[in-house]
Amino acid sequence: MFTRIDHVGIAVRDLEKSIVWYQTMFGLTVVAQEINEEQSVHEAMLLVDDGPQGGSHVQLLEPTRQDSPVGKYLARHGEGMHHIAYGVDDVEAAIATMATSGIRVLDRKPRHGAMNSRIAFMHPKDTGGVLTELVQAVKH
Ligand code: MC0
Repeated sequence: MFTRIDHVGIAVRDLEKSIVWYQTMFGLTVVAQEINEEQSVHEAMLLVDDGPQGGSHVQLLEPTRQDSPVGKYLARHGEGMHHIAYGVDDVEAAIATMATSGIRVLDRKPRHGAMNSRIAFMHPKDTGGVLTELVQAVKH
């Protein structure tokens, strides 16, 4: 069902500073940047590699509100890895499969994600302590 790792989400306090760090130290390039009001994040996607199934990225996430998932995560853990996101071909089918397996899918209908993807999160308590996201990317 999973076609690749679409991205790894990293919680940061200062998006612009973190972008410069990733560009300078790791040579990554920003391919998209947006504010996602629904998720309360200002985020940037940095391409690691492009493959036949789509790209893999590092996603830097700065919260726009302290009482949001990333804001709360930063307050509790500080900066660091926030979630892992797997690429899928059909996010509705993946949601149904995960839900049938007894995993709490937090988004029973896909939401808007980075680069016009369609996304759904699963509860970290049902996925080995790792917040896990399903991503159906726009085909290119
Ligand atoms: C919270 N917990 C985590 C976690 N966030 N565990 C692992 N990784 C994380 N990122 C754990 C806490 O430590 C706590 O465990 C328990 O879950 C409850 O957390 P809480 O902070 O009290 O908050 P809740 O219950 O209100 O919310 C947790 C929940 C929420 C996972 C349901 O953060 C959520 O709905 N996340 C999905 C949406 C999201 O993260 N959006 C931001 C990225 P203990 O043991 O202490 O009880 S948006 C994004 O990335 C988009 C733009 C994209 O990819 O395109």
